[in-house]
Amino acid sequence: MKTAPASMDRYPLMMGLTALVLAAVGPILVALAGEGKVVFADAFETLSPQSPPANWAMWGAQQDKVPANYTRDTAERHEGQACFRIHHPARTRGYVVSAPDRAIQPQRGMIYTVSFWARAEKAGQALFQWTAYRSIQPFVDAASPGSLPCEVGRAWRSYTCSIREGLDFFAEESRFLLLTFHATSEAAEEQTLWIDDVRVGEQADPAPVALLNAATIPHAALEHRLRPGDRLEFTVNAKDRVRRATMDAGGGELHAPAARDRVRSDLEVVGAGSRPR
Ligand SMILES: [Ca+2]
Repeated sequence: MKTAPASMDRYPLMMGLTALVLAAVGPILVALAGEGKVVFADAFETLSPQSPPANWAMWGAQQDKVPANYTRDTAERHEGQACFRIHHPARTRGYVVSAPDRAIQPQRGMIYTVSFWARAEKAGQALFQWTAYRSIQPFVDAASPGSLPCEVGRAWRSYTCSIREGLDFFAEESRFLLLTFHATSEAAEEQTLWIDDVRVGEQADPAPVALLNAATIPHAALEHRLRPGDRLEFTVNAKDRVRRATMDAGGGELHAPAARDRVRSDLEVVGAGSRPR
């Protein structure tokens, strides 16, 4: 559990996106307007005495939550009268998310598509990310559906990114989605990003995918029955078959870093001459 994402010295890699479209926003926006339900939209046209403007929240390291870095900007915009300026001082660990009270609450069997326009002070790579929480009161982390590195330059450009429930994430686990913007994917770099016309559409998946959510499989808790100590010894007898097992899946994991390498070495010797049947 945590109250806000912490360090971002190294951003997570893009995870599990099934649909990722750059700069081809036209057809998708048409689809959203005709079929999808808009579940989030902000063109930054509403006057805002506060920074960041309504619908957005500073995130990341507490000491880097500087309101002056997240302002509604009337000097720049893609459309209308204003856009959102996101300034990233060198080595800051601050960034911005859509406000938790505007979190998207995804439903099963849906596709969610975010679209936005962006430009930067100089060429670089910004980062859009879906930040997910199981709970927001209190904040409890959930797996992120994915992220989208954005090659940005001085000219406005459109970006879209879609995620499918059941494939990229599970609605019952990632219950609250926040739109997350980093002006740069290089924490040490100073950069300024402007975004405008942020929209998220929700559409029924025409071919729903439902991967098995391992967290929902009922099972008896594994009783390790281990006691504290400075070493772990065990023996694998491959000739003693307890019961039949599938040959299509298998695996194991040891959470004992200090002994892991030695144990793995022993297992390799055992496994070489005794493949299970
Ligand atoms: Ca605007």
